Amino acid sequence: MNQRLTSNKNSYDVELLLAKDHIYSQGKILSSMNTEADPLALQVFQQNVQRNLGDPALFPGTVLIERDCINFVGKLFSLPESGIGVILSGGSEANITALWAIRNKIKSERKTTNFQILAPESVHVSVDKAADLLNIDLVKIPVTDKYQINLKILQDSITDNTVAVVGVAGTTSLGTIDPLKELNDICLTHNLLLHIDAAFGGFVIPFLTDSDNYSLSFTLPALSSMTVDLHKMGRIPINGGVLLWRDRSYPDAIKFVLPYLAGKPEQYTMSGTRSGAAAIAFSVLWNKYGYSWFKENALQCVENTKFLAQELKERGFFIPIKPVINILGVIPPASSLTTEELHASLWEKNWTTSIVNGFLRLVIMPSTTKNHLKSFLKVIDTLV
Ligand code: 0PR
Repeated sequence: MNQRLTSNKNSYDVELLLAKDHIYSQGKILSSMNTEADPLALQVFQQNVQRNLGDPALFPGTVLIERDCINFVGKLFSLPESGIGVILSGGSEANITALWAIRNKIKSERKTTNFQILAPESVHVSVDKAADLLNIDLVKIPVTDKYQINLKILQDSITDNTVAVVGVAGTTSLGTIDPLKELNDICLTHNLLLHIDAAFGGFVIPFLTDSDNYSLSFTLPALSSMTVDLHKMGRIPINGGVLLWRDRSYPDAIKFVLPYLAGKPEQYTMSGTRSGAAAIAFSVLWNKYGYSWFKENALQCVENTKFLAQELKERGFFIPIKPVINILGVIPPASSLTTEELHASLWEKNWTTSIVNGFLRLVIMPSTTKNHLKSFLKVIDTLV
């Protein structure tokens, strides 16, 4: 949180302050899951920033566009006819809202007030926020050496209070995918609900040649809800994400009516006022470019990630987990800089990286091309 304005009021210069920011289009941001928006999406977004999904009587057209977006995204994951979804601010709001709906639904159906949810240690911090806000007992399950949830420990951790499991399809740290089919089977056996966080992986995993192996789909009967972001690999500007639900019973559990507004709208999100621009930008992208464009976008990033992994491996880097999607974790050769030193040196040269679990994490988004990666490797060669 900003404590106070850092600039002198008399010389307040927005341009000067903004010049401090990093820019996606330079291709040097390897620490972020956001990226340069597609130019068409950016233009459409900018033209529609005043449209509010929170007031359907004023913006009925935008509401219909939101419904189309849910259909496009839902189709990618075999959302059933009964399925429903909302566009909200992003992955955090989607995860919190999904767990809110699960908690309330279970509360009314099972008359319990004990809610325990199991999630892998690799789960995004938004699930910790949800547990804190919703008074849910969140139990973190260790991950295996493949950085996936440990199924044995998961099973041993189920208690009478357990109501749901969260699985991750594209972890924030290494992009790994939990064994979703197995999670589904465990949930069915123990009468638990399954929420999948595919905030990042949602626009990558369905396009992989071996995507069927990951079962990221509502064909899993235990699956209640799924988070998929549009402002990550969905190529729209920040912010916008999707939450998909198997059926109405989930949003109905968190429904609030605004009786003073025309049409007495129902809301199923934490935010009241909601950006319509995200829906409009995404629908224009999808209608104009379609499935194949998103597939190409994702596969190019995955190919670039594999290229970088191979090049770094040849330079003696240790790659603990072969990248599945476009996130790579590496450890520099023992004889050279430490991970922390390399990270710091790269930031000094404006190449932004992160450190996760002792790895240097590199996220290869569409704004980083193969040519950018070749320049990155030249910098690596001067440092390592
Ligand atoms: N779930 C997963 C698996 C995520 O990786 C993230 C975001 C979220 C949920 C939450 O999404 P929102 O940020 O849309 O609420 N993971 C990134 C992270 O925490 C978010 C991010 C994006 C951070 C861009 C920095 C940045 O420059 O690293």
